[in-house]
Amino acid sequence: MESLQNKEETRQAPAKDPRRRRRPRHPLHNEPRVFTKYAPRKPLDGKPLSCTTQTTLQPNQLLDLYRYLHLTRLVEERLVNLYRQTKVVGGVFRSLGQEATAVGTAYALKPGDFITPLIRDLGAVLVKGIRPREIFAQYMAKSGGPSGGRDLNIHFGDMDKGFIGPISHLGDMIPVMTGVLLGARMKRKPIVAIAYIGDGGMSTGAFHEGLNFAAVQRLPLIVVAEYNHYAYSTPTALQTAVKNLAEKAAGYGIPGHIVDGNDVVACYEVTKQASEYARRGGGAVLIEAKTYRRKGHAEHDDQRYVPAGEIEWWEKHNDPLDRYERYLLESGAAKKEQLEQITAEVTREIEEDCAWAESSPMPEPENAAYRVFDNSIVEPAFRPEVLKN
Ligand SMILES: Cc1ncc(C[n+]2csc(CCOP(=O)(O)OP(=O)(O)O)c2C)c(N)n1
Ligand SMILES: [Mg+2]
Repeated sequence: MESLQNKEETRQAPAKDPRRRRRPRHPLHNEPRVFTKYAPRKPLDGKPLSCTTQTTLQPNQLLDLYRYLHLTRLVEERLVNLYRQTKVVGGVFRSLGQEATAVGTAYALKPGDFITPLIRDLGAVLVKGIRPREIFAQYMAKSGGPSGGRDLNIHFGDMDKGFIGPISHLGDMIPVMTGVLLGARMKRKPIVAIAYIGDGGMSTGAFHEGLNFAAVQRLPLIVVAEYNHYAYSTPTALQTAVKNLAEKAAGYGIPGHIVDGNDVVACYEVTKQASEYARRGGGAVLIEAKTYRRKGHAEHDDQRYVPAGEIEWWEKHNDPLDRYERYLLESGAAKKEQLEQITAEVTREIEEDCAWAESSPMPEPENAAYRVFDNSIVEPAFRPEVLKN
């Protein structure tokens, strides 16, 4: 008894682990864990929807965003055109109606930051500096494309531009990006990264393991979860039991945000705050973007599972480009002529880049054996006698 008492008295407070820094306060506030400052709002007095008016964006940045939104939509329209001419190898996946999510979130990053996009995030890839000609050549599997015809559509990356190419397996890019951020921390590189994921992809084990690790390690990972109402033909209500994907943040002990994914300004602002929080050591953040997939899973999908009138409603009342154009004109941030000029420039760029990609040669067959793996480690799987037969 006596010895026990002595032990009690001499027990000291455990030494503080220097790795356990205090988490900075969240910029909005600490509780509750799901923040809704930028969540979708119902239009007042039936007024058509516009965008968040309080913004830190500068006039030239506001026009930049308009350019990227238009570029995304028109590049995709051209891809559909090429697809119908059977010039595309593989599928075409559209982000029609949800372009603001990819553009607004990626635009909030710094040039050295990283993204890993999915099929609805062409806008983020363009913001990261990939040119339309690279996209066209990639989709047509041309030798001049980023993967030289070795892989298709979104399956390419550009490390110099901070863009990690995705693989098809949903959820798997979350642990990959977590690893990239852990590596960056070990090299003392203060980068932040966005990993995009769909409502369907969030139901995978890889998503859970990756985000859990990022949260525990307080890695500056921003997960942008796109609530676009469908995963293939499965409505989100049959995919997950939570009402809002952001609620899942509580399971990882990280902040969750709901943002209007069709309001490009809101997407920018919420990501900017999240990136500042992550960069200051707060750790991972989950942003749920409420949006709507107006096209099928890919071009082949006729969307027969979608209730009548649903797509038309979103097109008429909640198109991200219409909303942003209205915002720019009503706030006086841009004049109609300026917007027309941007559209003309984007159209010209697409014409030139598409012509370039169409006239590029197809790859030589034997090139498929090289640069699939790092050939300084793995011999190219090249057997000339196979080609002869
Ligand atoms: C692990 C895994 N399961 C299934 C698939 C097949 N698949 C590809 S896309 C997709 C639907 C994705 O839906 P969601 O994550 O909501 O993204 P969205 O297409 O709506 O952007 C499925 C099931 C896959 N690629 N990986
Ligand atoms: Mg989805």
